[in-house]
Amino acid sequence: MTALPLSQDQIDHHNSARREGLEDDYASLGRALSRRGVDLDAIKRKVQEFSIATPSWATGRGGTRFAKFAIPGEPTNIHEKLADCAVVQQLGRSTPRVSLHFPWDQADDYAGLREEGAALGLGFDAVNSNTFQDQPGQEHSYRSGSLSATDSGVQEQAVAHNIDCIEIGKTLGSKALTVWVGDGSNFPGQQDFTRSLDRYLDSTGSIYAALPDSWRMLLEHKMFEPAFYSTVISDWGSSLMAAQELGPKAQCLVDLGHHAPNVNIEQIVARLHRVGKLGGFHFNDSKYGDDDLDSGSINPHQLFLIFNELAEAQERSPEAFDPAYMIDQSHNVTDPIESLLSSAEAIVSAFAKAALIDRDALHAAQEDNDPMLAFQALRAAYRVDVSPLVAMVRLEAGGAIDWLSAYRQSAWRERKAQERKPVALGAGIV
Ligand SMILES: [Mn+2]
Repeated sequence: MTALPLSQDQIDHHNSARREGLEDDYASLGRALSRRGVDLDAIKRKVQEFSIATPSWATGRGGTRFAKFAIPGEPTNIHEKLADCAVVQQLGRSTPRVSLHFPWDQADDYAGLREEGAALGLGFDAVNSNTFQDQPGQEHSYRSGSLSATDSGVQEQAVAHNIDCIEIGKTLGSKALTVWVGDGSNFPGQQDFTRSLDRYLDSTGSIYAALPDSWRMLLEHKMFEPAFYSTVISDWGSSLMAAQELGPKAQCLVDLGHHAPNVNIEQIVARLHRVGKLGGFHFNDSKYGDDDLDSGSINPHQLFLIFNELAEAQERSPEAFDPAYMIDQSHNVTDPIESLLSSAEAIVSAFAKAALIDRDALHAAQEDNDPMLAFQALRAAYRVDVSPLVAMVRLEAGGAIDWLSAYRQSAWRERKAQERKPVALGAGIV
């Protein structure tokens, strides 16, 4: 039984006024591409297969370390978060899975939660552990680190929490555990770089041992914050080192905001795939640091270049290509549902543009050492307005041609503002 949150009749009615225009734009795009020898329907099939997970925590308003400004009707528990993710999926049709975070998404009955998700049209993606903040009643504090802590009791508690997350994930039908730690230091000399990494590897080794064979452990690196001098898994080098030491089920997760400014992330993608360690992505965008802005809002070209490397990797070794895609953003000034829909559309568009690249022409130009011809092979795809294609995929799957207008007409948030408890003022970024 399904219990989709929005009326499908309303979405269909909304589409009916826009369908003819979209069909015209799609046909026009198809003609333009066929002159280049590209079959739009073949590209459409690739786009139909592409999907991204939404994180439960991005359905609430985010904040900065100064403040968080809640909006009326934002979700207050995992059930309400799932309902909001279902709205995103119903309108956008590219985000069929949700990634949960523990203990933020704690529930009494995870088998029941899995059924609740299924009824909403949602499955469950990677589970995320949290050892970067203390919870009420917890025996040891993470104030001086977790998986890399000098105190073995702290380490054991952090390991046990990650193993609990795996157990919950098994019930939910997840296939991966994402591990990000806030461990690091704020002062030169505060922490021994080598011994802290050794302790991290000891702890993650115990978690790895508890991982089912069909699962992956995704290691997420981050250069700074909350620690501002060093972090234990600071960059893709440290992440790769750890993943290689742990074993084949451990892979690296690339969060777009977790690098030094101007780092060539697309090259990191190629490198990680080359050694079989490209585990997945957390999509977001940034201007200055780990800003967690909406995907494609600041640098859509970078997103395209990342998908160019992904398309290349998939073509080179399709059997070894299975990255986990997820949005990881903090929505401080928008309705999170709108930001998730906008971001998913930007990510799908970047994927679609990369699928349009004439790879034979690109490879030939690279072999001929013709930089302009190679660049133009990318540019020719980047210039294409793929919005009719992306909207057509959405429409055919039951989503909304104009998701923003359909969402606002649904008055979902206004209705939820009447039903849901108000969120208390308070905490900023979490
Ligand atoms: Mn992340």
